[in-house]
Amino acid sequence: MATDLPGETQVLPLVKSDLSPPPEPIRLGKRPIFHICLVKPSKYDDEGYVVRHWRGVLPSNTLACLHGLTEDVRGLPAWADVGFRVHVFDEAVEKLPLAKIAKLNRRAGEKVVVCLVGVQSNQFCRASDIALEFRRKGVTVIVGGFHVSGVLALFPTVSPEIQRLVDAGVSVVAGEVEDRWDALLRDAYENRLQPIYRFLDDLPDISDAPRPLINKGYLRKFVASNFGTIDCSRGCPFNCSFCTIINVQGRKSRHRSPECIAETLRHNYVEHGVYFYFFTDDDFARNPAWEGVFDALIELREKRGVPVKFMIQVDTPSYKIPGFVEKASRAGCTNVFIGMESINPRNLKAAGKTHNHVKQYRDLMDAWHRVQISTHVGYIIGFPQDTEESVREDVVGLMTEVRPHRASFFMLTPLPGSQDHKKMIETGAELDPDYNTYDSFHESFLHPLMKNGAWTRAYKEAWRSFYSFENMKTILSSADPKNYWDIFRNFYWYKNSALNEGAHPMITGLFRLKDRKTRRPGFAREGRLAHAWRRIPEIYKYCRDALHLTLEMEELWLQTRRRSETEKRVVEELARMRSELHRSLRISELRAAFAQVGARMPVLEVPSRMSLAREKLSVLNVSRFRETRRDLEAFWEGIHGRLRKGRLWVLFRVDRISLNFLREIRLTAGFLIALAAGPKYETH
Ligand code: B12
Ligand code: SF4
Repeated sequence: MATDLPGETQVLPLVKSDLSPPPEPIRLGKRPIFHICLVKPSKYDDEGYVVRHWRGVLPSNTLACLHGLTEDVRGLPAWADVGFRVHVFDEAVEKLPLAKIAKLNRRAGEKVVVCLVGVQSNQFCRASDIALEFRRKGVTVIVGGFHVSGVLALFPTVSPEIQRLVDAGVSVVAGEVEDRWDALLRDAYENRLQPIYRFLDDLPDISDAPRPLINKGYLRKFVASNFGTIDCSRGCPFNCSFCTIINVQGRKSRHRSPECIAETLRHNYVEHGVYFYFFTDDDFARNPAWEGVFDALIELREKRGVPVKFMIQVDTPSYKIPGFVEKASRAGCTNVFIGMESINPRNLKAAGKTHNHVKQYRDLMDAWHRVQISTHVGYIIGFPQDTEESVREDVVGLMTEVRPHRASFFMLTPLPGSQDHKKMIETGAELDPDYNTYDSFHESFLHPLMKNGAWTRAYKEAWRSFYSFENMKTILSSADPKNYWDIFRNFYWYKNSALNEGAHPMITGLFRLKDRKTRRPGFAREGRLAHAWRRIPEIYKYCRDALHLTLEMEELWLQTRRRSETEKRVVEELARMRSELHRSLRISELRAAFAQVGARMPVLEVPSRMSLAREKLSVLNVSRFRETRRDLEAFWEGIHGRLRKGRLWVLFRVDRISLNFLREIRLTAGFLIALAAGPKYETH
């Protein structure tokens, strides 16, 4: 447990606050400008760098929601005299221009409020550092999101890490702000923000709330810019002990109206070309309006030409709701994330997840797979009775008996806002005081049975087993062709994140960046040379691992891809021609060929010198129909092995090396094109 990290937060004791932020002068120009900076902070990695990627994968719904609310307020008559400037920053995909924002605040007639948005517990340390830096520069700061909401939902008083912000003049907000954003911005603008706002007892009706706003500039920072988010509902009726949702957003589901959702999706498609969605509801199946939403989407797809597709999160018994699964499919659902958590009934009982019945898991999978919706299960490791051995067995059970298409593994984390967290605080359990580790891939409390790294080992092994070549091959070979590329790409991303990058796929993206100058307090800022010394080997390792993974995925593709009828016929014909050629070769030619390239090459790939030229000409066509690149792999290993032994003359085999290199390029290009082109490529 990383208890010795220089975290600046502590879990307990809780203390009461009566401090107010220091007053600031109001500066008004002719037409005052009000800058509203919506900032989603990232988190620190284990070396104190801010986690940031060149391209992200999942855009933030909370940012989109607050952007929508802000635009709504901008249109109110009460603000007619004020010029609104809305700035949106997501630290996961861009560097925060802290100094520039602070500079805006110094301009005459301009006022800045920095809103730290959707701050989860694992982001709280980073959010605090940003907030304090802005306060030092005299900028007004408000912090909201699940950490503040979770702590204040379950404890009557304020915890030290929140108190520290309040003491520095930061305002914190617990709860949702629909219907309140106007008043809050007014308080910020007029410098009369209160230190703490508690909205938890009065959850807003969101049936007609302003919608999350599509920001094309923001979406361009993500791998797919046609990808949007929207929360159709909030809250969940169940009672899981590790869950924060029920204590923050309530146990009664509140929802946006189906009309509002359909209109938002239509607008986003027509105006921005966005048509693929992550509906962020924690349990879409318990949204009382699920059927209305599906019907509205079916109409969009079937009558109005909007090709909406989406993924949802659901509970395990949802497949039994009459018509739910079938309508989801017709409405455009491509995959479901299912809160399975464990296949061990003992664990489910301990977590109060009594609605999960292990015996029904296979039926549950079948129900979704039958309508060609791919399945993704959330799986928690580190329940009190888990051991390294039991986790290993359970994961094998998950792969062989339940057989979901994908799995996300999480280390059990006592998230502030959950009953688990409250109970651990009250019983004085040994919790990590550094909230930066509350990200579900770090040990955040002392596990009773898995000590000295055993828990982390079990967690990593779960990822390795599930995303092993053999398991991925089994899944892809039996998956519906319609889901092939969706599952395949996900394997790529998940395996790269969890095993190469060592982080949870939900916080990673494409190519990790590290800003030398922004480092967590307590970690030394490196000089240019020292930083390059760190980064060059890291980037080399990243590229090498990515290359290995690409080759593994290429092999997986070759072994599992669906072939069109034409291709199958061509492959058969090629095999026939090859065997004829084989039969007509003279023994002396065969011997010469073997002697020339060594015994590891399969006979048919080792033509005589004369036929080599012919093979060279036809290679472009032949490699397209390969089923494996194992022979190429063996060839390169052979070359590598000989080079290691100092047999440099192996490099003089220019003809074989260039031929195989050409094959490799051809094959990889074909694979990458297929990967990018996706379903179109496979289903012709
Ligand atoms: C979508 C989602 C994600 C997405 C994107 C995040 C996003 N914010 O969009 C992805 C997949 C990337 C993600 C990742 C993770 N997530 Co997540 N995620 C969610 C989810 C399901 C929905 C978020 C959402 O859109 N909510 C709807 C919006 C409108 O609600 P909201 O965020 O609370 O915002 C409202 C108020 O809080 C408030 N507010 C928010 N910010 C601000 C700022 C100011 C200034 C003010 C005044 C008000 C205010 O106003 C908003 C509108 O009313 C939530 C659960 C949930 N129900 O919210 C979990 C949740 C936020 N995630 C959680 C966690 C733990 C994670 C992960 C660690 C992985 C994991 N174990 O699940 C990673 C870490 C990510 C990282 N470090 O970047 C936890 C956080 C709990 C906690 N105490 O920290 C939650 C609550 C789920 C849970 N397991 O309990 N997540
Ligand atoms: S079913 Fe999911 S959202 Fe509902 S209480 Fe359990 S963990 Fe939370």
